Amino acid sequence: MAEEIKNIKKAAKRIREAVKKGEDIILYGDADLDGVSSVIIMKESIRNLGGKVSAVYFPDREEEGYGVNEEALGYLKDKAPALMIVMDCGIGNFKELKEAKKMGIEVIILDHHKVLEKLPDASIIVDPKQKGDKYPFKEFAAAGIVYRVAEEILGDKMTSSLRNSFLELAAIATIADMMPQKEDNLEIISGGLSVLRDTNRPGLRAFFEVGRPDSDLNHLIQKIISACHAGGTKDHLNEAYILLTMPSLEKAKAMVEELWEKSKAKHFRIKEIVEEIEERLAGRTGEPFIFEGGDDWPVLMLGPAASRVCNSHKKPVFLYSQREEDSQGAVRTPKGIDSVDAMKRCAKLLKTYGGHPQASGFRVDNDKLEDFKNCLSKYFSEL
Ligand SMILES: [Mn+2]
Repeated sequence: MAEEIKNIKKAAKRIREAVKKGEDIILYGDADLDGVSSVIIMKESIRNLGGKVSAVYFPDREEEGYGVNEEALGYLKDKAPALMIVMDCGIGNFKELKEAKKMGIEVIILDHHKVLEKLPDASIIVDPKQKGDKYPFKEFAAAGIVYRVAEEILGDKMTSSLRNSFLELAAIATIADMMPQKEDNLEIISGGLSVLRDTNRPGLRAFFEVGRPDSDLNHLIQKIISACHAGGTKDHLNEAYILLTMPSLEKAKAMVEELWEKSKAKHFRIKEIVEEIEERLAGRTGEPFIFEGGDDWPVLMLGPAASRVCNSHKKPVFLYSQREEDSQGAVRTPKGIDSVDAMKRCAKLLKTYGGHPQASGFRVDNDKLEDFKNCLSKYFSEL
């Protein structure tokens, strides 16, 4: 028998059971396109089984940070008892998931981020990077994993139009998350892109009909990604989610134009932040890594800014946005340097951290910033 992703059948069975028994189901996703696509695939799978989702929640990256957090649990408290499916985050939420359990919320994690020193307390965890997962391919986006779970949940109820619609989302999410375009991902991407031009999803259709439509599909996909990543969070719903689940094409077109304007403004601000960092770095060539922060840098822009600085300096880059009590940061590293490993060494100083070797994030109390920097300095000078 071919190997399968660990716990995938178990997760599908538990979700089907929850639908059958009419349990309350909460969908919780990261607020980027991968998380949003994951939530939509799961929601529409459950709907096609005849089930109902009682709440959808995306954390506001600026206010709440990444992953499951206290504020979110406060909001979701009233929904207990419930089954919460956490997608594209959760694998590093040790304290928060313990809290969820106490509240009567059972958690299934569908994640693709690196497993940290231990596993969180969840009832079922699907993450191809966990120990004992024998499935040979490890580089799925979260939406790719959720797509595989959807196949298990729906079985022969997966019609070809439903499959195509899920593949479109999983393909765009895999590209957006910059996962390697090989093996299972290649199958997902080529499947999704081959049907994208005929999409029935108004929120995607709109991109083909707004302004001067792009004839180059890859270019158009980059536009979709930029627009979706420029959206914010309103009433715990991400704007990309609102767009991609919108039934009206006319409304979707208006929203695409609005997000497109936001995206332009965002890119302009990222450029300014990168320039500010370059000015600070002038003459400081000997340092093994870059560690810079600002109190007016939006969290959403740290990742893209760190990517650019990392590309030009070929060094690990840690950027953070300093708020009143703590700071939220994004990390990018050149190939071969594992940022999650670096932070694992300094885990005691951090509130949360995690992600992928080349792209990750952290949250740290402001009074620990200096210690964190020193800890990283030790790690990188030993490398
Ligand atoms: Mn992801």
